Amino acid sequence: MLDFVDLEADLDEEERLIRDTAREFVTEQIKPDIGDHFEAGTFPTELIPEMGELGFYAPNLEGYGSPNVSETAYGLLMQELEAGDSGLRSMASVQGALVMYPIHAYGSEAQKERWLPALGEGEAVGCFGLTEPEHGSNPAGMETNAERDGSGYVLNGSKTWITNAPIADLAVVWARDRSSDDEPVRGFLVETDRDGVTTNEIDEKLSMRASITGEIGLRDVFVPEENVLPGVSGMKGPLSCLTQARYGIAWGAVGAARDCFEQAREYALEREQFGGPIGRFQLQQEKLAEMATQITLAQLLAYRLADLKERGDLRPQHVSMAKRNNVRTAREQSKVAREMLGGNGITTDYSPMRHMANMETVYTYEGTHDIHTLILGEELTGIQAFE
Ligand code: TGC
Ligand code: FAD
Repeated sequence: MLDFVDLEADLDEEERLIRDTAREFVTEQIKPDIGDHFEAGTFPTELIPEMGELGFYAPNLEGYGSPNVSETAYGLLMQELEAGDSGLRSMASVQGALVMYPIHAYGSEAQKERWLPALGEGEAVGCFGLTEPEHGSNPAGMETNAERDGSGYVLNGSKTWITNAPIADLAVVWARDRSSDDEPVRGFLVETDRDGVTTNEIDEKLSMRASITGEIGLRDVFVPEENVLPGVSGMKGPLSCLTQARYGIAWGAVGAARDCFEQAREYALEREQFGGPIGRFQLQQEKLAEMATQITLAQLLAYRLADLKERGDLRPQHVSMAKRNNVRTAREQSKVAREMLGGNGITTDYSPMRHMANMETVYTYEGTHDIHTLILGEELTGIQAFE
C-alpha cells in the first residue's frame, strides 16, 4: 500500500491493529460485493452490527462502551473504510461523528445511556438531519421548527439528502425552537417510529450508490422534553458535529485515492499494449508519479490534523483546508486512475470509476468545496464572503 514517506513507522501498536482490522474487513467483506451493491443501489445492512462489534463507530469517544482510541487510529479507520467505498465510511461517519458525537457532547446522562451503547454496537442506526430542500449550504436558514406543547415539543418541517434516514431508528434533527424569542437552533432526538415521521428513500443517485439516502418528513411530531439535547443551543451545535465528520472525510478521501492508485499501478504492470506492460510508457509513469505525490501530500495533512486534534488545538478552519484539499485530490486522481484502466475502467469490476462517482457527493456534502474555500477566505482575510 502506498506509504511513500513511511508514516507507518510512527504508528503505535493499537493504531496498526485498528488499521489492519479495518483493512481486513474491507478486503474480505466489502471488496467482493461492493460493485454489485453500487449497481443495485444498496448497502450491505447485514454488516452494520459486525461493524459495531469491530469498533468502527466513534471509537475515539470516551466511555459508554467507546474505547477512546487516538485520533490517528480513528483517522486510519476512516481511511481504510473509504478505500472500500465512500458509502461504507459514510455509514460509520454518520453513526459516529454525527449521531454519537452530539449525544456524547451535548446529551443528558439518560440520553447517553439509552443511545450510545446501542449505536456503538450497531444495534441501532442513527441519522443526522440538518439539510433542508431550500437550505443546504446555509443551514442557518432552516425552516424546521419546534413549538412548545405541554411536556414536550411538536416538530414540523422536512430534511433532505439524509444518509441512512430510511434505515434509521433515531434521527438527530436540528430545528428552530419557537418557544424562545431568538428562536435558537436546538437538537432533538427523534425516534423514527414516532407518529408523523416519514423517511422516504432518494433512489435516483448516480453517486454514492452503495449508501442509503433519504428525506425526513416531520408532521406534527411530538417529542418529550427529555429528547432535547440539553447541552447546546444555536448553530454551534450542528456545526461542531460537522467538524468531527469532516475530519473523518479528510482521512477517508485519502483511502479512496489510495485504492485508485493501487488499482492503476497494478493494471499498468499487467496490461500489455505494443508488446509490453503499459507501465513502461513515460506517460503512464508520469500519471503514477503525480498520483503518488498528491496522495502523499494529502496523507501528511491528515496526519497533522490528528496531532492537532489530539492536543486540543484543531480548529474548524484546519479541517476545512484538509476536507477541501483531500477530497479534491481524490476527485482528480480517481479520474486519472480511471483513464489508465482504459475501457475496463468504466466498469464496476474495477474501483476507480465507482470512487470517482462517489467523490461527486463527497465534494458536495459536509460543506461544498466552494463553502470550504470561503471559510478559508474568511480566515485569511477577515472578510466573510458567504452572502
Ligand atoms: P457562524 O455564524 O459562522 O457560526 C455559528 C456558531 O457556530 C460556530 N462554528 C463552528 N463550530 C464548530 N465547528 C465549525 N465548523 C463551526 N463553524 C461555525 C461559530 O463559532 C459560532 O459559534 P458561537 O458560539 O459564536 O455562536 O455560522 P453560519 O451559520 O454563518 O455558518 C456559515 C457556514 C457557511 C460556514 C456553515 O453554515 C456551513 O458550514 N455550511 C455548510 C453546510 C454543511 O456542511 N452541511 C452539511 C450537512 S450534514 C452532511 O452533509 C452529512 S454527509 C454525511 C455522510 O454521509 O458522511
Ligand atoms: P446548495 O447549497 O444549493 O449549493 C449549490 C451550489 O452553489 C454549490 O456548488 C455550492 O458550492 C454553491 N454555493 C452555495 N452557496 C454559495 C456561496 N455563498 N458562494 C459560492 N457558491 C455557493 N445533509 C445532512 O444534513 N445530513 C446527511 O446525512 C447528508 N447526507 C448527504 C448524502 C448525500 C449523498 C448528499 C448528496 C448530500 C447529503 N447531505 C446531507 C446534504 C449536503 O450536505 C448538501 O447537499 C450540501 O451541504 C450542499 O447543499 P445543497 O445540495 O443544497 O447545495
